[in-house]
Amino acid sequence: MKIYILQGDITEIKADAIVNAANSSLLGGGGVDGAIHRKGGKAILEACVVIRNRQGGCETGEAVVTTAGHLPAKFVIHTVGPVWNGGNKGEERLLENCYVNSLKLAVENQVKTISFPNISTGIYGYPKDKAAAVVFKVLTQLPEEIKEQLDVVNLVCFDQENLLIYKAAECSFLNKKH
Ligand code: AR6
Repeated sequence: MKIYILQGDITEIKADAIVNAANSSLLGGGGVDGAIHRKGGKAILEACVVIRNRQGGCETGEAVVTTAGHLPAKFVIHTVGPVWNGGNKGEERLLENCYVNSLKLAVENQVKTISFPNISTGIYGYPKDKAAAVVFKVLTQLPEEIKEQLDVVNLVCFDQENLLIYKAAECSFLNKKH
């Protein structure tokens, strides 16, 4: 499994699965969620509505999968990040769950390449450095059976600040013995 840190618009990068930083309604919103629904087209929303009717949306930390519509991917994996509330409301565990549950769902769907945005670091206000630390912790501790199934994990940073934070986190990650 290779990890790439990229800067750009996640909707423009080809992958088997694109992860969406959604909300529990699954009905779309702003930020990356807005971009995914806008560019992916109505097939994504229709698939989200089917999931809502079946299970009533998506809880924080959980993930669901839909078609990717017109996006350069087979699937969109919608996960709901935690809203930052100071850090004592279980935010870290919930953000970990987002990444782990998305990766599990990817493997269940034979995904080989997956792109993640910086979940919760926009509208949901999770501090970017703390969120990056969670991402690298999850990737370090990932079970072998998941790592073996995946070829590429793209960590797609939209803003320069996240890119610099991810690059720094990657350096300290690579310098540690795993
Ligand atoms: N490609 C990649 N990353 C992006 C893009 C893009 N096209 N657009 C924004 N980002 P946010 P959240 C980055 O706010 O904090 C929505 O309304 C952005 O710079 O999209 O998890 C949902 O419906 C930031 O670093 O998601 C929820 O209600 C990161 O994506 C709520 O926002 C996440 O920012 C979720 O908030």
